Amino acid sequence: MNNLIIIFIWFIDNILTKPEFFIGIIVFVGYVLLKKKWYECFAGFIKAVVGFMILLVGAKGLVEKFRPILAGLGERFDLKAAVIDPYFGLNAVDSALKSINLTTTYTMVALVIGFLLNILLVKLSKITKLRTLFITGHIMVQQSLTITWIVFFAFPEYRNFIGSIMIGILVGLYWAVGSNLTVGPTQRLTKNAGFAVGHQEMFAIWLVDKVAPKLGNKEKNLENMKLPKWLSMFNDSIVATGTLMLIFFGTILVILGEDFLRKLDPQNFPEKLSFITYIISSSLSFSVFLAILMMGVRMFVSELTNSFQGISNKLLPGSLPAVDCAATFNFAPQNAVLFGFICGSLGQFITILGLILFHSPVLIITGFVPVFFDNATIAVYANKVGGTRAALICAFVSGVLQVSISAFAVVFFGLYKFGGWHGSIDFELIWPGFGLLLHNFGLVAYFVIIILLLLIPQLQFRRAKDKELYYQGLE
Ligand code: ASC
Repeated sequence: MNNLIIIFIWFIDNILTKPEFFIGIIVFVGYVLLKKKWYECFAGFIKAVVGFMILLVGAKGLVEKFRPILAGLGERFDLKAAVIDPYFGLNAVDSALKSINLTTTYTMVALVIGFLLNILLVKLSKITKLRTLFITGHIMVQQSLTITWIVFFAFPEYRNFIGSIMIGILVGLYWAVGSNLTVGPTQRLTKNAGFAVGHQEMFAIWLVDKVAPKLGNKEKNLENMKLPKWLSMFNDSIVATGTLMLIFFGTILVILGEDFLRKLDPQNFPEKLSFITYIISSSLSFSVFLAILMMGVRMFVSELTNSFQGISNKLLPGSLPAVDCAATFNFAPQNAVLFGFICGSLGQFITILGLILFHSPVLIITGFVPVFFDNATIAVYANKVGGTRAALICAFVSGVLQVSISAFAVVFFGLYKFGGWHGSIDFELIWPGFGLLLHNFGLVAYFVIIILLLLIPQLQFRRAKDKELYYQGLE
């Protein structure tokens, strides 16, 4: 038993939570199953791992550069508040668990149970109608942790391995059902590139795909936006992201002020550097990281989608990999990503202002990951089916919900004491509601939620026009 646990922990630390290796191995196995030559399998492994590592460099650059600055807004104005961002949420749950003498071991066990359950559910796809395997390891960790707290909060009597199993079942179902909901919208967006989304905004993608067509016209989208001659320079994504960030982020930096930033970011803002140079270089680094991220995405997505056919032909028939939301950014006009981020930020900032004006007992501070990755993704999907107008509205509303529901969630779950909440849109749209139900109705709610989640793919299947295509992941 002990050895099994050691292997488990090694697998979690070295593979499952190192998405580059996880995806590399999947690509390798996929090519082996497709009977490719050994050197093609090896080349696929290298390209997938390096591609994903490049994506991580871009994502890490964005997060590390912009997160402290946004969080600095709270500090600058002396607001005691929770930051909404999965990494802050993760730290908050970690501290909250420590405060009741528990560790994250329960979460790691739950994570493995959830992953195995996801495999099982896809294996039984003829019955469950589930077709997607969630393989975004770092997201699995963040989500399992938040859900650990939600379950332990509702069931103090199960703060043990029974609780771990309960959490594992919930997360595994959420991964399988949520990513399965993204199949149709993602296949339409990517013209059947052969992947789904396994990230923080799966229910939101499904919802946007339904609502956005009613909010706008898909022909009037961000790609076809007719701009006056001089504005056509923004058709170049580097020029567009660079200029917009200069205005948008530049404003935030000016609000924060030179003295404050010198203290906050001494490494990038040494004495010799003038404020204006700092503003320009910080703002433009956004375009740099975004370009890096996209390059990585292009590399690993093409390997993964080719090789996963091996897995879906041989091991998990008809299945699709569910991957990071950034994989979709390549299938949309670049300004969709940017406008999603900006409208989402406006939604968040206005709502935060509302919290201040109405003397909310708790304040929320924008975290970078939800405001950028969620809202960019939402705009990408909304633009596809509802055009520019839908993209702007959906991202804005998402920003409003991210702040307002988080304000409720941090208080309800008691995490404001630990300074953070997950903040991503699925952790606004569905998880606070689930938490509320679990807290009030206990095990009855737990089983009702499981049944509801299991019913979703059944309804999807029933509505699919061509059942054969559904199983091939083509509806
Ligand atoms: C997240 C998270 C990240 C980013 C990244 C986007 O939710 O934790 O690091 O989004 O996955 O590519």
